[in-house]
Amino acid sequence: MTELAEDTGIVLRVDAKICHVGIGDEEIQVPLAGKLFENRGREKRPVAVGDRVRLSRSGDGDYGAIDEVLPRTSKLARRGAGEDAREQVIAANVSLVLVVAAVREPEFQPSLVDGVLAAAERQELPAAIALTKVDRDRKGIAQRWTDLYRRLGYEVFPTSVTPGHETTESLAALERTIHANVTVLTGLSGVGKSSLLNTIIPGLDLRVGSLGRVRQGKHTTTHTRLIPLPGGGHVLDTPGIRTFTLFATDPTELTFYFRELKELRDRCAFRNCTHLDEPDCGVVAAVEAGEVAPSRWASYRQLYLGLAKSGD
Ligand SMILES: Nc1nc2c(ncn2[C@@H]2O[C@H](COP(=O)(O)OP(=O)(O)OP(=O)(O)O)[C@@H](O)[C@H]2O)c(=O)[nH]1
Ligand SMILES: [Mg+2]
Ligand SMILES: [Zn+2]
Repeated sequence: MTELAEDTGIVLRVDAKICHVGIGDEEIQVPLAGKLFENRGREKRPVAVGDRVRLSRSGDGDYGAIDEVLPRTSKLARRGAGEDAREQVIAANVSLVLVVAAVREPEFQPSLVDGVLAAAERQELPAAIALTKVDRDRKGIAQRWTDLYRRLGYEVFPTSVTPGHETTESLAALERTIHANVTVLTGLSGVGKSSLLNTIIPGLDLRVGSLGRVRQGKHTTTHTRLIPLPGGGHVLDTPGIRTFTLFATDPTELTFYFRELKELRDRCAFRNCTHLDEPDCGVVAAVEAGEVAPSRWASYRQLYLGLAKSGD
């Protein structure tokens, strides 16, 4: 992140009424100026973790409130959960989205991975995948998912952090990547996001959930937090997500956010083909020919239908 002026800080955490802001080496807690809520547009909250903000000063020189959110270089966003269709910005000003997914417990969920990858693609944000708990893999699942996403051009880090079974090389590679970026980790609860960070960054000591919690689907990390790293870079540890819906995209745009489908568009008989059930669809043909993974097409359909439903 760039040098900040004296009264400019970075949002480290957002609570209901207060934000934690890093300013120099200090962490302060300040409210948001009321005017920010008036100008927030379609966003659920006017400020997100990673935002650069300008702070006002009270008469005696103490910091008062967040007065202004500076323009963002990037954001990872999704549609609010349930009935709430507003934009929820998960992280601002990041340079890398690291999708974290386990081979088991919780089971690998392609639609979630593909949803986050599509959101990153939409924002032209680089994305990579950490495939965790490979020490628990019994059926070669890790290799299959690794091959699929590498073929699509995504960097994949297959990892295990279990003592005695650490994947030393991929952890070292991930460490280098993390020190060179502002990385947001996102994925289901219990996949091992916090565990991964604890292993890569000595002394971090984030709370990690028990397997019992994972089985009950309980969150361990409850707030997104931006952590500046001693060796350079920043990471954002986030609470697990259950579903991921793209924000307010016209569903027909979706083809552009699936790298391999984008290439196939001119093979469809209809220019505005949705690749759901039209005749002479190049995508369907490519799935049948084994050129496109069935899981990716299933994710595409699921995301498409979710967007078509919410696009009102
Ligand atoms: N076998 C195995 N278990 C792991 C590995 N990484 C994490 N775990 C276990 O997975 C469980 C959940 O880990 P967390 O790091 O809390 O997961 P999280 O993704 O941060 O979860 P939330 O904070 O709820 O989103 C813990 O019991 C970890 O010990 C791994 O590489 N192998
Ligand atoms: Mg966690
Ligand atoms: Zn088509």
